[in-house]
Amino acid sequence: MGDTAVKKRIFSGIQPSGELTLGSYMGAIRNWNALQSEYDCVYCIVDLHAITVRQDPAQLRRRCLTQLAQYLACGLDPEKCILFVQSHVPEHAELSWILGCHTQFGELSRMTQFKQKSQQHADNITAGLFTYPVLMAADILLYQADAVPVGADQKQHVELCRDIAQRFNGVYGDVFTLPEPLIPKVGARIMSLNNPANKMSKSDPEGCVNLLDKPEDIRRKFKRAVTDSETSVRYDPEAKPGVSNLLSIYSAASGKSVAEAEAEFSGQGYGVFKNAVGEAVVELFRPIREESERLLSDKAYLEGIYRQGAERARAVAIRTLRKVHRKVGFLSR
Ligand code: ATP
Ligand code: LTN
Repeated sequence: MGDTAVKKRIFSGIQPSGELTLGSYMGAIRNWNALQSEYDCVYCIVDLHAITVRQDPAQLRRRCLTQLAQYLACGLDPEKCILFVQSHVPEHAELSWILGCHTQFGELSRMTQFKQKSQQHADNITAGLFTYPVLMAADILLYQADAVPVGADQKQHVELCRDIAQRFNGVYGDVFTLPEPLIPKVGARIMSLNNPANKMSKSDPEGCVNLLDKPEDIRRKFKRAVTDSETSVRYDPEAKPGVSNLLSIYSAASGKSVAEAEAEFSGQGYGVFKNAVGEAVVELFRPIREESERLLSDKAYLEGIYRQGAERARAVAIRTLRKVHRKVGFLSR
């Protein structure tokens, strides 16, 4: 990474709580990829976050490895960025405790994701689910990140992180860099193919396309995508949420603008349009799926990447945590 002192730092993470999806690809990973040459990037598999809802242990372990293989297959390069697993760097949990003592109960109660998740998991609303955004703030602040590339749904969490950092700096002097959310122009909020009023989410398998889906499954999901009773392919998220979502996906997958895509399908009908979007996504994901499968057959290589990643991440994290300990008044170890 060479001249790390002058490069701005980027941090982001995704939970290994399911498959990587078209949503997480468009909202986050695509951007991560684009940033890695110019910035000092740290990308994480946030397994501590994943256990805020119940996980099957064997599946969680497998998903962490599969997710790393997919990060690499998407083009993240361990020579250019740090790739690691959150639980391998204990400073995340430690800083999270300290930040939790500087976060208001009321602030956490207002988080939209907490409200949604506690409805989805009404029988298991844990303290961890409630304090999830504090751990996310610790992730970001440990690395003094300048920017955090995420989908639109995570903006509120990054803003809370800024508030916590600002408050902390106000009490103890300059400790943390204030991070900005980096939200893509196209693809910041991919909607479910089944129900375009909802965000595409891992928990809705038919409305959701996964990075590792087989081509025939991707084609089927797009064929069945909900549209509307008109026939015109036109971008209008209010009146035509299904078609507009498909246009955004097509635009992001093909590199054409939404206007170019509208022109391409004008007068063609929804059947042709949906097939073309499906095909564009099949081709986008084909090399990623093939490369992920190849990488997953080499566990020793993947282990080498995440071990080295944790070591490099830890060197940065320890420095910040030491400073925090000093500032809050802990005796040095
Ligand atoms: P859930 O299934 O609980 O909704 P999720 O997919 O939102 O999970 P993550 O996998 O942790 O949760 O999200 C990873 C990243 O992908 C985040 O930056 C998030 O903003 C982004 N992301 C997730 N879904 C979408 C989507 N539908 N559109 C755009 N970005 C998304
Ligand atoms: N909450 C995020 C995942 C996440 C994250 C982070 C994103 C955890 N820690 C730090 C950016 C920076 C989500 O996508 N659900």
